[in-house]
Amino acid sequence: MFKKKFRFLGLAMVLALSFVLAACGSGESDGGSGDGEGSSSASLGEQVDYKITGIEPGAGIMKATTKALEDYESLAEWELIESSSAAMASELQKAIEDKEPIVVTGWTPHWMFSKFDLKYLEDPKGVYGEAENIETFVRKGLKDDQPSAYKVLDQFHWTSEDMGAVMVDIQEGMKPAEAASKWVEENSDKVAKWTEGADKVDGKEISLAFVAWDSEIASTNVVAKVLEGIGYKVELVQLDAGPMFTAVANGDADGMVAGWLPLTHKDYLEEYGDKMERLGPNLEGAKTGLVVPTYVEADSIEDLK
Ligand code: PBE
Repeated sequence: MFKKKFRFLGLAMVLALSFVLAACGSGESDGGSGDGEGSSSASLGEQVDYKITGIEPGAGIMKATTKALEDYESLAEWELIESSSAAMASELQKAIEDKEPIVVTGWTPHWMFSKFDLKYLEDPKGVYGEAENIETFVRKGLKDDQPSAYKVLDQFHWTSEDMGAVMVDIQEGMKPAEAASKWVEENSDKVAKWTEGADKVDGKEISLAFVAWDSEIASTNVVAKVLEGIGYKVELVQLDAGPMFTAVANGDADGMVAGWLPLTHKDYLEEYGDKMERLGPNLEGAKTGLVVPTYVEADSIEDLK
């Protein structure tokens, strides 16, 4: 009995409250046009709700951005939103279509720089480091058990433009495996250098770990195609960043071509480096940082307010 009465009272209160809210709402919308004018002079921070659109939590760029939030006074009120690489890219695209400001965690090589007019915000404190390289790692023992695959992985080396071409094809709708085949066909001279001295095998199995970052989808699929070309049966294992390093360190995966160094994956290298074999850079001149469309009026992280 008692309960029922309380419920009724609760309902009455909710109804009363919603009338009050409705009244407030209409009051506010009267002044709405004034607000709209005001928003054009709102600070960048206000316009984006003090949010940086991030990617997957395990990414090095997320760690660097967390550090940027601590180190830059300009970012004192800002927060980093965890997301995924795909969701970040689609939010960026949406913002650009609407000519709205947005601040994202970005990196190069990435197709977004060929599709949109973007700029890195200067990083005077060097939180995102200097130029990065992308490095290849394999499990211990691969050299002895799978010398051909080891040789290809060791000799795999390309440029930002090469990777960019594959990324753009994927972004424009090609399946990653298709885009990789196309690149391999069109670049037989480069591929020949990677396979030089690697004997053909007959259906041996090999697994490559990767994270669903657009850059690594491109590189891993290309290396897989090349390994298939010399007779391997390749399994691609999609993981988060930490598990990707663990898998190679444990020997659950045979290798990966996705180690960003010296900074981005420094922590992972410290933790797993001596349990893997490091084969060196497969791409030089990569970069990470905070990225905005060129129409955003900020040139440096210090301009974010
Ligand atoms: N990335 C792309 C990764 C490495 C590759 C920059 C998003 C990261 O931040 O860990």
